Amino acid sequence: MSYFPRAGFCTLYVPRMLRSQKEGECACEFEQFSQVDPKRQCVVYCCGGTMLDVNKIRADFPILSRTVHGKPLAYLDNAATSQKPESVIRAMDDYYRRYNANVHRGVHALAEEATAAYEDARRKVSRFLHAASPREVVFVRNTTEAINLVALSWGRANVSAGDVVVLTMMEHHSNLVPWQLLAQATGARLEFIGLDPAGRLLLEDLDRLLIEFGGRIRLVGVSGMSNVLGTVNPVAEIAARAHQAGALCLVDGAQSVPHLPVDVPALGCDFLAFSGHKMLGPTGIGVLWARQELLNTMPPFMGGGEMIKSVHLRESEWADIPHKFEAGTPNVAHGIGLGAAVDYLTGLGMENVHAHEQALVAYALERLAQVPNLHIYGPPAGERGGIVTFNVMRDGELLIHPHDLASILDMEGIAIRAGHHCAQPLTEYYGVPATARASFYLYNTEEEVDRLVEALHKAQRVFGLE
Ligand code: C6P
Repeated sequence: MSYFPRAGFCTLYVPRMLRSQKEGECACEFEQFSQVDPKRQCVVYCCGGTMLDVNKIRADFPILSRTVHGKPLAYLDNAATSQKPESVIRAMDDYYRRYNANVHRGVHALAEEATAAYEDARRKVSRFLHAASPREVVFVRNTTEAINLVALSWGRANVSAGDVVVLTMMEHHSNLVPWQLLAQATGARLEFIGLDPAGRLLLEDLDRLLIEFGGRIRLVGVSGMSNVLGTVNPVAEIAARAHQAGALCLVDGAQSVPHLPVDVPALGCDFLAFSGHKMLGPTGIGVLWARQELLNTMPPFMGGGEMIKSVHLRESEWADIPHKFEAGTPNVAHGIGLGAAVDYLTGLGMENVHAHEQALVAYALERLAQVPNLHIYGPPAGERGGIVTFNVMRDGELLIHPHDLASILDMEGIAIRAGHHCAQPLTEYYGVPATARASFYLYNTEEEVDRLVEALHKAQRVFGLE
C-alpha cells in the first residue's frame, strides 16, 4: 500500500477546489507544498500529504465492492463497527491454517509461534499508543469489558460510600452503567458534566463539581469522542483538572482511538478503553491501557487459568501484569488480527486518517446544511470527528422517524444507524426518541456523501415534504 510522503504540516485542509481557483493552484497558504489533481478537480493533498489515496485504500477492503439492493454499498456506519482490510482477514486466516495453538502454555513449535504472534500484537498496540511498556496493554473483549474491569477491580477497591464518580451527559451506556452498578454496590454518587447548545462539554460544570465535592471525587470518566455528536473532548485538560483534585481520569476511547493519533503520556489519563472492531480489527478483542503502577495495585478482575503464578487449595498468587487481568484462554486469532489492523493504520499514519475524516465531515456538513428540514446535532467541523447525527424535523417535531429514514437509505445501498446509539440519556436530553447517524472512516468518499444527500432528498419526496 502506498501513501503520500509528508513534506510539511498544515492545519488547513481544502476538501474541494474552490471556485476561484485555477487548475494546479491550491487555496492553502503554504502552496509550495500543495498539489491539485486536475482530473478530479479537487485538492488531493495539502502541504505534503495529509490526505489519503482513498481509491487505493478501498481496494484493500473486499466488502466495499459489494452491492446492497442492487446499488453499490456506501458504508456510513463506522461508529458501530468498521470494515476489515484483506491484511487483517489474512492474518487471522493464517493463524488458523498454519499455527493454531493455545498461548503461554505449550513448548511445542505451534504454541511458541502463536504466543510470539499474540505478544507481538500487544507490542504493536503499545507502540500505537506510545505506552511505556506492552505490560500496560491488557487484552479484553471490547471497550465495555475494559470499563467494567476498571469499575469492578479498581472501583471496588477504591470507591466507597459518599465518594463521587464524575461522568458526562454524552457517555455511551458502556461508560455509564458500570458506574451505576458500582454506585449501587458502594453507596457512591454519580455527578455529570453538562453540554452547551452545540454539544460541547461545559468544563465549568467540572470545576464546580471539583469545588463542591473536593477530595471525594475518585474518578472522572469521559469519552474521547462522542459516538452521537462527534464532539472531540479536551481529554488532556479534563485529566489535568481531575488530577489536581486527586481524582483519576478514565477515557472511553471507543470512538477516538480509531480516528485520532493517540499518545497516552500526552493525554495524561489513567485508563484508556477501546475496541478492536472499530479500528479495522475483528470483534471480540479490545484493550484496557493503564499505567503499570496502577495496574500493579489493582486486584484481579476474574479468576482462573492464565492469571495466576501459583495456585494452592486455599490461596493463589497472581501472575504479573497484564496477565493478572487475562483469565482463561484469550482470543488469540483476534488479538493477532488487531495487530494487523494496527499495522495498517500505522502504515497510513493516524494524522492522515484524521485529516481525511476532517475534510470529509466538513464537506458533509456543508452539503447537509442545504437539505431542507434537516436538524444536525453537535459542534461545527474542526471540533468533531467523522460523525454526523441528524433528524428530519420542523419546529421540534420529527417529520420522518430515523428508522424509516435508515430503511429508505438502505434501499439506496447506504448503511447508516438509527436509534439512541446506546447513549439514551443524550437522546432524552434532546427530547427525541431517536436520531439518524452517518459515520465515516478512512475509506469513505465525497461521492458517498453526495449519495447520502441525494437519498435524504428522496426520502423527503417519499414523505411528500419536498
Ligand atoms: N458504540 C455505536 O454504534 P463495544 O460495544 O464495547 O465495542 O463499544 C462500546 C462503546 C463504548 N463507548 C463508545 C463511545 C461507543 O461508541 C461504543 C460503541 C457503537 O455507537 C455500538 S453501540
